[in-house]
Amino acid sequence: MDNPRKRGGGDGSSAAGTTPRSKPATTATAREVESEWAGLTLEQFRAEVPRDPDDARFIFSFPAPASPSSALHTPQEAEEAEALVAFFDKFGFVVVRDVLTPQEAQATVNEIFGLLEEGTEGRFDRHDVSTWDQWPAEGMAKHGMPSRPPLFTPQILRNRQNPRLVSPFALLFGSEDIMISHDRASLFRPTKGVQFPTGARDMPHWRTSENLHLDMDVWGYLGSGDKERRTLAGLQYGDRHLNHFIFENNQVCERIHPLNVQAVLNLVDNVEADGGFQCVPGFRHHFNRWAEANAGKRDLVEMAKERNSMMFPDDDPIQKFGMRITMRAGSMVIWDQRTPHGARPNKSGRMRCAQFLRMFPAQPMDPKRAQARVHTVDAKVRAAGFAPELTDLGRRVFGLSAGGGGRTGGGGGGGRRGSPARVAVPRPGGGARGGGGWQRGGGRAG
Ligand SMILES: O=C(O)CCC(=O)C(=O)O
Repeated sequence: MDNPRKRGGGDGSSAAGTTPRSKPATTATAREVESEWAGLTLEQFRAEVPRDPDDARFIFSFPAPASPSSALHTPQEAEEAEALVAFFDKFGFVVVRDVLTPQEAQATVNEIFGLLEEGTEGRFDRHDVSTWDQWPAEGMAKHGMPSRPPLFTPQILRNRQNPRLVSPFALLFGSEDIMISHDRASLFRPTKGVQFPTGARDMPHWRTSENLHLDMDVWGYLGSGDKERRTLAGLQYGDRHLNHFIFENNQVCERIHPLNVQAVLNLVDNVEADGGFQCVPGFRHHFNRWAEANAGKRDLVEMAKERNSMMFPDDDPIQKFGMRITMRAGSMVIWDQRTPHGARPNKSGRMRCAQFLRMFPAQPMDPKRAQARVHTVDAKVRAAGFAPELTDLGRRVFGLSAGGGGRTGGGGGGGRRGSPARVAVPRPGGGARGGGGWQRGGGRAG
């Protein structure tokens, strides 16, 4: 099965929808219009994204909250946490730094190299770039992915139970009762001035494909959620359906849960030319209007319905608002799932390497699905020899603990925020890379 997070829809007919309307047409739109940021154009959002005060090659980032438990926040941590939420609230994405130590990031890169070597039976050799034309048959070279199924190798699993990775999600959901996805990873080969023993060469055919997409059925997201619930309930997992861990990602609807997020964990310093993650800042505030403006485009709607994903055509006006989110190694970008996002190809002599993930509220699952999911995760954790390393937090976010999200039953989760809390404006000048330091910019339209 192909990658539903990457698969395209789209018929070339979508519009950017960048002109805010004054009058909401639906209840959901009303909520957006009430938002403090609803009047900003995508151009303005893009222009206002702050850069790292120490190194402008990178987008502004926040320190990872020390613990998923809000009870442990010192006043400074609380202020940084508020600033992080405020940034996400405005731009629909946020970068969190130092989620992984340099050693943890390198260990993850090593595992990804290992997958490339195993998947080619040793024909790919990490130490010999002249072998990098080889790629695992079961992978997807055009997306830099060594494998189609989700990964369950030890460091990848370790990252998924890392408190510094979980804590920003807990902050955004306003709850620690959350679960993590099991997803893939990617490595973009360098393409410019690649150092071979015989000299430097450009390798344009190593470029991955450029794309901007949404991992959802936009109109399903705003609808009843029946289709998404049915699909989720029917997931079987197990070795025969490992792709169901990937399908999960796209079955989102604001009635199931109003906040849905995805993330990329960055493993090597990643600057503009290296290619990698891009997104459209602020689009969450335009989402409803865009959906309404495009609801009559039957091909587009049918495609989204069938695939629960949507690729923006190359000539779509929205493409010009895509922004590369550059990050240091060990940083993670989290984005609101309503944000068009994707990847740009590598145009440098450095590689790009990342792990994909998603966290979601641990609402009770359909009993059959919960049982199948728990069973498969448990088997994969054991097969990786990871069971002795599983922490309480790991058991919880993997859905393996008795009270965890893998539990069965009906009813809603309750008690969670639907969207990030609206928080006070943090004090400016929190110090380069030390404090929160992000302040809401001026320049709002209207
Ligand atoms: O960072 C990337 O390579 C793209 C990530 C992406 O499109 C996704 O996770 O859906």
